[in-house]
Amino acid sequence: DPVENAKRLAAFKAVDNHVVDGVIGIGSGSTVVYAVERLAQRVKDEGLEVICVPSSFQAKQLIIQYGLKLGDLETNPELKVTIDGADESDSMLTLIKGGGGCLTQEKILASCAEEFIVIADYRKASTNLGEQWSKGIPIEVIPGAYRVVYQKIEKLLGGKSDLRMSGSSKAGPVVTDNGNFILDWNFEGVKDWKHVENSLNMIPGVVENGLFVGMARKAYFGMSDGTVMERN
Ligand code: DER
Repeated sequence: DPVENAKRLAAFKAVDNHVVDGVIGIGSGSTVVYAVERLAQRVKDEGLEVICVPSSFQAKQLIIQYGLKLGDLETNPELKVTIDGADESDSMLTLIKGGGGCLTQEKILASCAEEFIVIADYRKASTNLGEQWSKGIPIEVIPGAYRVVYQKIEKLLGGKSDLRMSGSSKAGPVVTDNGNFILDWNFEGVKDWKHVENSLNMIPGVVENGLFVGMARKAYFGMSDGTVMERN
């Protein structure tokens, strides 16, 4: 499967280039699974000494499943590097994240690391946001406020938002690891993303949004031809 292979290539290259002894932030999603696989391999082969801090229940399960040392931000507040996936990146490494609903803790880990490194397959590498990712920008909201937040966003920035529903597995909306709801905001056009990121978080009821502006140090995109494209 070219997409899975591309994910693995990016993940392995990032772990090989950036992981040293210390505290590592582990992102969420399917690409980061390959990064944890590679990390566990290097611990076993090279005696690497790492403590892994998860960004979600999924990441925590992954760390435990691969027998890696589990840490948390209370005991390990300073991370050497955080490695995480993304839903889309523009040419300036502005990211949309949150497709997996874990954006809040992911952004915290990205902000606590000396280096925030992104790993993704070729479907995520765009020039402008929205070219390949069509599900909008995820916004974590306090459950009771989702409607008023939706209306404020529409008034302030235009565009409609959808409350993310969980589909067949559970009736009702998706509930995040933090007990909140997610709005997916269908933005229109290219914007001043730093301004948008700040504006969204100023709206009462918004917990966090999935725009990561100016946070990524580097991104590794696995390509369908077996190479890895790097963006700084
Ligand atoms: O939700 C997120 O931000 C995750 O990092 C996710 O979007 C990346 O998912 P993937 O690695 O399964 O494509």
